[in-house]
Amino acid sequence: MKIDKVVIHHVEMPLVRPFRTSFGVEYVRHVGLIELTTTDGVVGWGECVSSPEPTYSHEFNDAAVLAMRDHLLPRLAGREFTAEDVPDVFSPVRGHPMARGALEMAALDAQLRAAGQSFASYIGSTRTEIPCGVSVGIPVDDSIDTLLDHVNGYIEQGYRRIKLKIQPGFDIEPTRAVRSAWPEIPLQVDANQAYSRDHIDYLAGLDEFDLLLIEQPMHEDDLVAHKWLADRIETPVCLDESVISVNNAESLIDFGACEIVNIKAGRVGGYLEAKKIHDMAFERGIPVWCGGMEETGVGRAANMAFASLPGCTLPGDTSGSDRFYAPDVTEPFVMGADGMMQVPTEPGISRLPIPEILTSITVATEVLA
Ligand code: NPG
Repeated sequence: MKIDKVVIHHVEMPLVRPFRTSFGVEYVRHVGLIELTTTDGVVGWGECVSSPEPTYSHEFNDAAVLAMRDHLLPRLAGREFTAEDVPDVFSPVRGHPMARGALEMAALDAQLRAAGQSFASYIGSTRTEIPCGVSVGIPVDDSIDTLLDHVNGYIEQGYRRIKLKIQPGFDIEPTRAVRSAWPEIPLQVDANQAYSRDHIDYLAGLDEFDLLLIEQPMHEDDLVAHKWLADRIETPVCLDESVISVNNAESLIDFGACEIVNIKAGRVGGYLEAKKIHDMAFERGIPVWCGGMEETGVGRAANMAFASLPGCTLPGDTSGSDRFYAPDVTEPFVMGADGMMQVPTEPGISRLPIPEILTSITVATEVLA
């Protein structure tokens, strides 16, 4: 393909409920949807999963736009390329995985649409439906009763796995309360780097709750602390923010800092690198699962297909659209009452935005190339 035009639609979507993590609380999702048009007139869509502030990672929306416009897209301009070429073409540019992932996704979408192929079949999906997990934020009122109420709502909808966000001061007791209310539900916790090596013995207190895993308890750079924690506790240690490529994922596993991997395409520079991590882990018998970045339907479609790979043996953050948005910008992803979701089979990697909804939530449109 050859690029004719790339446009970013900056959209603001109110969340159905505030989403609070150890790094902040979000009421509205500000996200960039990428529309790439080829010289053949094929249109591909991608989603840039960065946030307005660099709080989950160093990446943020304004920086992603600059990276795409001034450093990544000029490398594709005027040349014939395939989606598989994109990582190599971008490789001289360091960092900015969410920006590069968004452009790679739009290119893959255009390529698959032109070929009439679904992303699930392209990437090697082995299932037609996937079990859904949900990520439950820390209640803004700090109340365990509110948390139980939120979890109860998700379980009644059918969710098959619950992930609790934790932070110092909101960790052992809320986890205990959820575990006693639902002794059998697959349960895990996510700290988004909120703890330090001083908390290793304290975090071992989570072992009594039979958790699937503890996700990213410490700073993304503190690999030794994660190894010490993994040696100390029975609950498997899963890494998210620390995992940025297949090479570093393998190092973290070899080092003993990581026993399960959360794969998020945006965090590792796109679905092609994400697939490499999946394949490496699958070959080594390391469980992986598909993380979420509060994607709109555009990006959610890709995650649903990714989560149906054979190595994704744990339920992902693959909730229905209504977990975050009403309405979604696309036709919504709807979970069945059995907690399962159909893997999309339509051509492409994204689901197309509905023009009227897109217009109503767009705050700015910018031509990037
Ligand atoms: O289900 O999409 C989802 C959200 C899952 O908890 C989730 N994502 O820390 O993993 C995370 C968190 C996140 C969301 C991080 C948005 C950064 C931005």
